[in-house]
Amino acid sequence: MNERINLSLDQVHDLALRALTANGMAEDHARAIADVITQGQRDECHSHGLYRVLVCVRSLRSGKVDPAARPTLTQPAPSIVKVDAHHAYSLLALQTGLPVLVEQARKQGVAALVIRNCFHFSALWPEVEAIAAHGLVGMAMTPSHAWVAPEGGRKGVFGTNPLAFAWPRPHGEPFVFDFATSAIARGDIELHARQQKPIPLGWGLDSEGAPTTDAQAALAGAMQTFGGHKGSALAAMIELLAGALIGDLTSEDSLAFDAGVGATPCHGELLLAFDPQRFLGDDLELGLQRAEQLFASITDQGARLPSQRRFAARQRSLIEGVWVDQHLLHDIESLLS
Ligand code: NDP
Ligand code: PYC
Repeated sequence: MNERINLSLDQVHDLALRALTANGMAEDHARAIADVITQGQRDECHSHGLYRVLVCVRSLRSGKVDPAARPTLTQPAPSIVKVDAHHAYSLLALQTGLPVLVEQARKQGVAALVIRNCFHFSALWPEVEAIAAHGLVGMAMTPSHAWVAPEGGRKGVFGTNPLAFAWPRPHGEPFVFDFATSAIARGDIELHARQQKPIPLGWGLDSEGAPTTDAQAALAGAMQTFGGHKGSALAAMIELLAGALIGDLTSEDSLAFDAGVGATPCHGELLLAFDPQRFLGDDLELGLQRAEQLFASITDQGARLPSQRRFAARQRSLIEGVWVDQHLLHDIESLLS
């Protein structure tokens, strides 16, 4: 029986922070990562919660990641904010660039934040939620490793390439979606493999290119896109916008750079912010009301908005804490010594 242990959010944060700093990560990087891991566990996004401590520590121990590099910011055009992570994790670079992205979106109406040379493991919803918290519309996308076969193919070309979007609402939580352009995040297949559980058809192909329900076989073979050719096209767009356009690695390049180590993927990220005030001017209220009407038309018929599951989990976790697989907890605790 796989037991689960109840932890407070402070305990989750403390465990993540200690595991990272015990393995040589600088305190500010470790805090930025522990913050996001705690948010993932809180919102019951298990593939991007405490599980990622294992992946981050493996990456640190591989020597690929710079555990302490300071991000540097440049602005090649007023609306383009560029932060170089210098081969550290991405989250401190995001913290460095976010205030300038917000400032420029307010000035120009639209602005882009380009993060370069970063190891990137995290869910994107915390990032677009952080943009929406400033009353701006946010988008974010990033490649990963070439694990995903294009529709009709059988070998990995694309990363799991998540795309996230947030729309700020006058009251309550923003409208947010965040999904991999593969059928499922790779982390979820890894969790199925850890728990020796089968995966549904449609998630992956084995090394011969045949559909499989074996998680290990799909990890060794190729993942599938979500929505067939449509996910394939979106994944390609992300390779182009958050790879080629920003002068950083594609998922194929990133996998080659990894050279079989199995570290967190290293590449870039693109975030966009749009200021509704600048787009709409005197029509701001009208635009926001139109959005609210759209959301009501969805929920009034019993359909749910994306992120509703997460927001409900968030409320629950703030009161009850979170439940963590004891094997995972044991594996993380073993990284402390
Ligand atoms: P899911 O398929 O679990 O969810 C995708 C989105 O769809 C979520 O916003 C989810 O909201 C929403 N959703 C799910 N079911 C419904 C429904 N019935 N009606 C309306 N909306 C729904 O996510 P993925 O497996 O695709 O991705 C998981 C995470 O992995 C993402 O956070 C992503 O950023 C991360 N990731 C990160 C990568 C990286 O390189 N850094 C690479 C790949 C993935 P809800 O959460 O409320 O269910
Ligand atoms: O779960 O696909 C994934 C993933 C890749 C990089 C970080 N998460």
